[in-house]
This record gives sequence, C-alpha cells and structure tokens, in this order.
Amino acid sequence: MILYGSNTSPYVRRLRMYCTLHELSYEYKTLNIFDPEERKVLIEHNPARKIPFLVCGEQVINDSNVIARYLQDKFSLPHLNWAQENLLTSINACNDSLVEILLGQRSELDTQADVLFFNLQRERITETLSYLDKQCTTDVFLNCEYLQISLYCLLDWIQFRNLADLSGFNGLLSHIEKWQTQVSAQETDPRS
Ligand SMILES: N[C@@H](CCC(=O)N[C@@H](CS)C(=O)NCC(=O)O)C(=O)O
Repeated sequence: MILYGSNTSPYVRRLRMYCTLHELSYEYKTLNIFDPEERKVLIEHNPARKIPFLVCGEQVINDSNVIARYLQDKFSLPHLNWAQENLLTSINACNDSLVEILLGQRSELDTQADVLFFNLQRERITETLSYLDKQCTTDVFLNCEYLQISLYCLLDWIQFRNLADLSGFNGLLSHIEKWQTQVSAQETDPRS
C-alpha cells in the first residue's frame, strides 16, 4: 500500500496521522505536483490531478475521504456516522476554499478583492471556522478521532501558511493545543 502526497498537504497529513495512530503499515512517497517529471506520476493515477492518492496493488484510490473509507473497510476500523460526515464536509469545505485562496495568492491575484469568487471563499472560510469552533467540543466530534485529526491538520496548516486569523476561536485554539504535542502530529509537522 503506497500513499502518494506531500508533506505540506493537510489532506495527506490527516491520513498519515491516522495510519500512525492505528499502526497501519504503508509506504509513503512524496510528489512535487508542480514539477513536470513528478507530475507525470500524478497524471497517471488521478484525472483530478490532486494529492493524496493511494495505490494498493492494482487498485488506485483517489481523494482523502475515499482513502479513509477504504482504510476503515480494509482494517475494520469504525466508519463515521452521518453527523460526523457532515462535520467532515465542513472541515473539507473550509480546507478547499483555503486551497483556492492559496492558489490565488500564488497566481498573484488580489484575494482580498471584492469579487464574487473570493467573496464566496472568504464567507465559507469564516462561517465554517465559526461553526467548527462551536462543534469541536461536542460528543459527535470528540467521539471521532478522524475528525479530530482532520481539523487539527487544517488548523495547523492555516497557521503554517498564515491563511486566516484564528484568534478569538477559543475552541479551535484549544484543539490545536491538545493535538500539537502528539507524536503523530510532531512526526508529520510540515515545517520540518
Ligand atoms: N478532496 C481532495 C482535495 C485534495 C487537494 O485539494 N489536494 C491539494 C493539495 S493540499 C492538491 O492536490 N491541489 C492541486 C490542485 O488544486 O491543482 C481530498 O480530500 O483528497
């Protein structure tokens, strides 16, 4: 089982932390998707041209959400219930919008501009962060390790890339504090 990704991707990191916590053995290969040679590997495996993807024998699995479900099936680990899936959707929505903002910055676009595309991303980011701030102390959230990891990876990446102001979100800040000392978090720190 080979996981392809990059050390900075929060979607890849959540899977790496999940595998570590469940002692799942896998090979990890990093890909620089913006390097023309390495991008060939991405193109060969994922028409959406995103990381992560997992290669398990002949089977290729794209998308962190599907990979997580694949691992849960393969290793008989608990699946998320519907309320937990909804929370994961909010985490993903925030993360996806922040990826768009980062790509906007790298394309030298004015991501603060008052235009529909960036207004929608900023609204989604603010609203989902505020929603997750309230949800991250609920039983639904705390009963699901994959949600906790996914949120931690998102928040730590926000800080690493300086993408949003988390001050005032006390629930989110406590969540970072709780997870940042874990070995699985330290081993996958994008800064190292
Ligand atoms: N829904 C996907 C999102 C993955 C994703 O956005 N990955 C980013 C890296 S963090 C990527 O590959 N971006 C390349 C691009 O947008 O062209 C998942 O959960 O795996």
